[in-house]
Parts: sequence; C-alpha cells; structure tokens
Amino acid sequence: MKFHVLTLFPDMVENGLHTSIIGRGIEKGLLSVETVNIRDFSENKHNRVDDYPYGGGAGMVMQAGPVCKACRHVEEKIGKKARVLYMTPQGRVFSQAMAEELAKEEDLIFLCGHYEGIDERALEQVVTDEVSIGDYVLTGGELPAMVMIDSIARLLPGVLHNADSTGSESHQNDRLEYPQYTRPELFEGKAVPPVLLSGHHANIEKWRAQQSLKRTWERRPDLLSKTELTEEERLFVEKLEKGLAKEETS
Ligand code: 6GU
Repeated sequence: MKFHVLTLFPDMVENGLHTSIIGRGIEKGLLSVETVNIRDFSENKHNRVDDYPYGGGAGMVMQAGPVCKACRHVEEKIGKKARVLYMTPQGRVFSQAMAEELAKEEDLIFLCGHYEGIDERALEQVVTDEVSIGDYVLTGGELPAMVMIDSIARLLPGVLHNADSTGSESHQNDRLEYPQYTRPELFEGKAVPPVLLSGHHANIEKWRAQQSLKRTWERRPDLLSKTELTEEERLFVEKLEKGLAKEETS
C-alpha cells in the first residue's frame, strides 16, 4: 500500500512514520509513505502558498493552485485517480471501521492543511473524503494524517508480527480490551489475577471476555448499545447493573 502525503511539513510526517512498527513495515516493503511538499508547487517567486482571505478576517488561507497541482502530480505519478483524504475537524469522524475500509486501497492521498484552511475550490476539485480524528482542534493536518496512516498500516498483512494481534483488541467488535499482566507475579503488593496462572485456557478466555465486557460497560457504554449481546453476556451485564458481578470478575 502506498500512502502519499501532501503537506507543508514533510519532515514531520517522515520522521514520525519511519520509526517503530510502521518504519519496519516500510523497510520490509509492505507499505510506503511518500511526502509531497505543497510549497514546491507555489505559483510565485517568493515560494508562498497562502494569501489573505477574501472578505477579510484573521489568518491566511492556502491557495487552490499549489494544492491542486501537488495532488495532480501524485495522480500522474501513480497513473490513476486515488481517494484524496482532506484532514479537517469538519470531516466525518475517523473510526476503526473506516481504517478497515481504507486498508483495502492500493494508494491513498492525504491532504494536510494549515493556517485557516484551504481555498474551498481546491477541495471541490480534488478531495473525495473529508476526515476528522475527533472533536478537538489541531494546528494542522499532519498529526491526523499520521494517526490515520498508523491505524491503516497496522492492518496490512505482515506489518504486525503476531498474525492474531489485530483480532482481539480494543474496538474490534466494539469492545475494549481486557487487562494484561506480565512478570513479576507480585508487584508492590499487587498480585496477578489467579485465573491467569491457572493454565486453564477455557477459564482464562471466559475471564478475559468478561473483563472486556465489564470495561466496556464501565467506560464506554455507548459502544455496547452498538452490538448484539449473547444471552450469557446479557446476563453478565445485568449482574454488573445490579452490582453483583464483583466476586466473579474483580
Ligand atoms: Cl483531521 N485536522 C485538524 N486540523 N484538526 C483536527 C482534525 C483534523 N481532527 C481533529 N482536529
């Protein structure tokens, strides 16, 4: 999979993604991240890509010309159209489901804005999807693009070592993850839950499933209303609601 990032700050994106697990995926040839500096497509002698907003107001607006040219440069290079994702707090809120859908694409183009935004006409010309990473405001689209690339790239075959490790975690099937423990068995007086030392795999599975459900119920009840519960799960949640599930799960 090829990620193309249109940005005024290519170093930020490259430094952030060429490390750790995603960096290893790049080294293994499983994905690539290529940045395009929008400033290289400036249409004036001072290399500027922003100007004052028509109608007045604070801040500067990125001009349509350089943004469209940078985008078309990528489309010419890959020899086809691709989805162009504009990072904006006005977009659809990014989710695991969107990451899974986007992971099926061969190329993705991320457009990162700065200042007070991008001339609306450029967005109309090239953008296919407007995406936000949550309800808060950032100074630019680079961090959102990096967040999205990380979450999409880790779904690509071979990027994570453990073939199973995209399966059971938080937000897969709308459940938060169960708690994890490693050595030592006793830390500052706190023991590892005994079931995990029992070697009884069925009991461990059951305990983990209940912990997932309990956490989701406590911390993100909004997620629970999105999915069907099995009869056993429904009874467990009923116990949680009555405050009775303590001895079984704590
Ligand atoms: Cl995608 N961009 C910017 N600039 N701010 C954001 C965002 C995106 N998502 C949340 N805040």
